[in-house]
Amino acid sequence: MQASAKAHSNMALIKYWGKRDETLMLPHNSSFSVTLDALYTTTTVAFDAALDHDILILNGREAEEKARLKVSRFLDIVREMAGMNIHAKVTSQNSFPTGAGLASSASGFAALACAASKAAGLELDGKALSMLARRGSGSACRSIYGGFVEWQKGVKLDGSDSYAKPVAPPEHWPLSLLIATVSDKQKKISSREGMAKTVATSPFYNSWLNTIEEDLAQAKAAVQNRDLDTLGKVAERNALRMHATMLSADPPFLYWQKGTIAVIREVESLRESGIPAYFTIDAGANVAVLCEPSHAAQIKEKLLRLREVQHVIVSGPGPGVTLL
Ligand code: 2P0
Repeated sequence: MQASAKAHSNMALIKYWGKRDETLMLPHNSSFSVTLDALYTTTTVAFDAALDHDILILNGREAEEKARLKVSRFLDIVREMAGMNIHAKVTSQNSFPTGAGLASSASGFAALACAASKAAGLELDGKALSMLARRGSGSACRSIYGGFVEWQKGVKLDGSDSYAKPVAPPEHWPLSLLIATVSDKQKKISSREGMAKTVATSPFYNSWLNTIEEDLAQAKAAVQNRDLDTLGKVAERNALRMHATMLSADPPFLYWQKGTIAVIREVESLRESGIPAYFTIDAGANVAVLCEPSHAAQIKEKLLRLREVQHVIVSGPGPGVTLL
């Protein structure tokens, strides 16, 4: 009763921000992402009748209680689906340094969903796997697939129509994403908490929801046409609108650091000099820059010259989850 899986992280170009159901992890809005080849998690799940509780080893160390409980609650869902009640040892390793401010919940729960369901004897297809991964972390449902992926929010109360679908495979468009880390500080407000505060208190939240369908349609068409200018412009405005909902929450909050603005300004100046580059920012301080692969090395060098930038990870579109 053991299985291992590898899943890649993803970067949302149309962001998921806000839940309509916090238990089933159902979003208020659909989202769209690119799976990242450079960032991944490898996870082994071994169910063992001799264990009296679940164990989580994260990057070579026993994980803290909060993380262990999150994984344990997720395993409860798998155990219920499989009709069994055996504890497991979960061993998980990220390809990227912890503390670099890079979130691992998308790749982590996609790998865990795949490995745990297999180890429990379940045979899940992509749709079922995506719905299962969603229960661990919303964005994880998109990491089941490679390339460009849409998470359709669904409308049903039971969540049976809320899962990800592939839009284009990774080889469709070898776009580059440069992830510039500007802060290794733990953020004060988690994404989960931040989106809940926003839904509850931002007077702009409904306006945000009203922008999604048009942005999503434009982003998907831009990917089909390999049109970086259109995709970049939509991604930038969508990210800024998401952050505007946080600035308008009560109390307001802002994930940005000095380096966030420094990278935004650098991207603007690259564009002024004729190099197509666009930014997107998740619920954190780091910035991802979209560009053509032929400009990636030059842009990376420019970003690394900024005092606030610590690392730049260059990624392209990556594959979906795989059993090892
Ligand atoms: C996204 N983010 O679409 C958005 C953009 C952050 C900003 O998904 O509560 O860790 O586990 O569902 O998936 C981060 O939120 O939150 C996220 P939960 P998650 O990628």
